[in-house]
Amino acid sequence: MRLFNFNKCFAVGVIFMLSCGGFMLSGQYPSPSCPVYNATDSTCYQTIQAAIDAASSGDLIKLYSTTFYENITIDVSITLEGYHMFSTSIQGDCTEDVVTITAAGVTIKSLGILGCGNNNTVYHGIKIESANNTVVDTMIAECYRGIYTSGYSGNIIRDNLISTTWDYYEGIIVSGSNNKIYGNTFIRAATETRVGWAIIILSASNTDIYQNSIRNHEYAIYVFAASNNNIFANTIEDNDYGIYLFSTCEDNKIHHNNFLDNDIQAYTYYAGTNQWDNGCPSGGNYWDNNTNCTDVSDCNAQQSPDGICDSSFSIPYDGTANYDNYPLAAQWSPMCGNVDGSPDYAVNWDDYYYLIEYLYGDGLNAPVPPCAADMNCTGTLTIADVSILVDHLNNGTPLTGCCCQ
Ligand SMILES: [Ca+2]
Ligand SMILES: [Ca+2]
Ligand SMILES: [Ca+2]
Repeated sequence: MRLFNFNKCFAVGVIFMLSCGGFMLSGQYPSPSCPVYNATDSTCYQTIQAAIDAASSGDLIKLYSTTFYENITIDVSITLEGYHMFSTSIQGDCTEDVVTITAAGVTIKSLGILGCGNNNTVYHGIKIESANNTVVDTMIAECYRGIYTSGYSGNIIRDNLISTTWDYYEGIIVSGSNNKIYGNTFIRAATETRVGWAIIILSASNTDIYQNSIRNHEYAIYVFAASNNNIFANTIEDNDYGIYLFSTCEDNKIHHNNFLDNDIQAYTYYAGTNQWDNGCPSGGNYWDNNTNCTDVSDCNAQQSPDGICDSSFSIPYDGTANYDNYPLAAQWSPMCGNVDGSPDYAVNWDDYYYLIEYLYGDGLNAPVPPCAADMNCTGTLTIADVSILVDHLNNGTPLTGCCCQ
């Protein structure tokens, strides 16, 4: 992460030039006097909206660690970057959506989003009305709806922290196709009444929902009239319903999720041809209420345990049977070295390219999960980890030091 150098900021001679409604500065980072800084053209603004209104496509706008009292609309393809989700925040006025994205290709990063109204009115923390945007490392609290996008594709919603203490809310709602929701954490205190929906996919297709952590909700993942989606590697714990399929849902693939102590782990309201496993030998989901799990033979009928229960697990339903044919015998955990964007349950050269892109690209496509990429277990990702991965791919050297193991 790039750290702002405040000493440098004040030491550099400040050159004020009025331009496009803002101040031209030389070599500046955001500061108390320059809370909104267009790093592409070195211009300061006092409000985020003023900076957006003056921005050109591709600009990077950085925010100081403070609270901005605004509701903003982003109608140009920019990156809007705070210092950290807990130190830079946008506080809406509670009468409309806090952030509305209408341009395609916008990135919002490292921000808190607050002031989304009340729990009787549908306002959004971030409303996305375009394609190919990225929302990453935001903290969204006390919103009726955290993040919403309807009918668009290519949006990435990852590594956000979404919470509320209200008695109703919807965390992330997505329709459209080819969107990704991953690495997000949804928090409600265990002492609260379980209410709300963490993730809703609504008439969506080809949505990848993975590595999210969802606790203490009424519905963790709610699939409504949505087909051909992939829901995998999520941890779903202490909810009323872990995953709920309602209306016509076909050909959704649900696997490698850990279902832990949900009142109803999974439920499908109508019969549908959904797949609750990833086949043999990859496996299905871990169900902590699967009391019939024994593992003495592998799923290719050889005589050795393979981490997959030897009998299927029945999903509660109204209609024809749904089964996880290959339920996991233990909780799924990330595979060391498997760090590509859509985990394929194999360590291969995709992982190498993905890790290289993370280390030497813009850092937005963080390895998933980060612990799996830390192959020498140092707590940081460096070229040394790449070297170990390459050695494994070329020579079969075991990945023994991984933090995930
Ligand atoms: Ca087995
Ligand atoms: Ca892989
Ligand atoms: Ca490392």
